[in-house]
Amino acid sequence: MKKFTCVEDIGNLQVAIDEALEIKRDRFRFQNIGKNKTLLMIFFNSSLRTRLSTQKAAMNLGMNTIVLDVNHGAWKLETERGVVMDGDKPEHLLEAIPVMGCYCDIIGIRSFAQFESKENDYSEKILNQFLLYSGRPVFSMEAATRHPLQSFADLITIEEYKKTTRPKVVLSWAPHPRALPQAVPNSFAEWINATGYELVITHPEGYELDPTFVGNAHIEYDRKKAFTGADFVYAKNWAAYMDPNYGQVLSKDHAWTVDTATMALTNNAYFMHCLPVRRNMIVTDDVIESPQSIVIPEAANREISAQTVLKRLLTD
Ligand code: AN0
Ligand code: CP
Repeated sequence: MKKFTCVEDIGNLQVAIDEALEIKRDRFRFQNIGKNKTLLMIFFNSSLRTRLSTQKAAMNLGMNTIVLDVNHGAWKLETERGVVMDGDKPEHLLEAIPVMGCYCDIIGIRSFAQFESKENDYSEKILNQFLLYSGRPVFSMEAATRHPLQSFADLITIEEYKKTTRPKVVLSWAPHPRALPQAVPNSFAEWINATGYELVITHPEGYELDPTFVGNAHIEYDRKKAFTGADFVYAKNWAAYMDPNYGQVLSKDHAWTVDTATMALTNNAYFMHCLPVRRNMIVTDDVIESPQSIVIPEAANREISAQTVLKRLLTD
């Protein structure tokens, strides 16, 4: 594997999940393959899980890690070519990227959608420049349109908890005070579609996702119908995708908060969320604290998905 930015990069999903579960059984078995190799993790946006789990995964493989918070202590970066750089940005990404590539063997990059231009976000401008100019294998730690390490961890978690071979998985929009990217729901849909599980997506009208990611999933505007019989409930907020409302918050309707009444409609479903989650906006205290909530094992599997990806980037 030369890069990891989307589901295609992982190849056969079942093989990848089996490999991940093997790593989980003995995560120190491959502790020498990263010896004298350096991982550089570059964050344009905040993180708790991705930062810690990916660093831990690298350590399990014997790698050294460097973490760079671009917004704290590095030079402000210009990203557009052709700009007369007489403003507040002393360095251009086109020098910074190959320079960063000089100091490491693998690069992880977090760069969220900026909601200034749908075209810029959906063309993955920043991630693609790293792929083109760093000279190193690059993996996404959540880019503008996808969060593949999260989706891979989500699939490992579903594999561990599912009680039927083809569970009903419901991806539900939920309210949030600020605009959030579509990366997590896009990616979740993309990865679930690659499994053949039943995927139902439910959201208020106006929150339709990019059809490329929705694929053959069933969109159900009737929230109660969507949740009925669900085996897994995956809650997430996202801002509008469709024009002319790209990046906007169209609703904060608390009727979409996942509560015990919602969960009562399901087939005793497990509750999932990528975290961080705003309690009593996305999900009630009762649901997230219930035995059906698997948000912590889901987060724990971030170490496993990252380690599987790093192992492949180091060895393939
Ligand atoms: C981010 C998002 O929704 O994409 C990261 C989630 C993993 N969440 C926030 O910014 C709160
Ligand atoms: N789920 C996730 O990626 O969390 P962080 O934003 O804290 O890394």
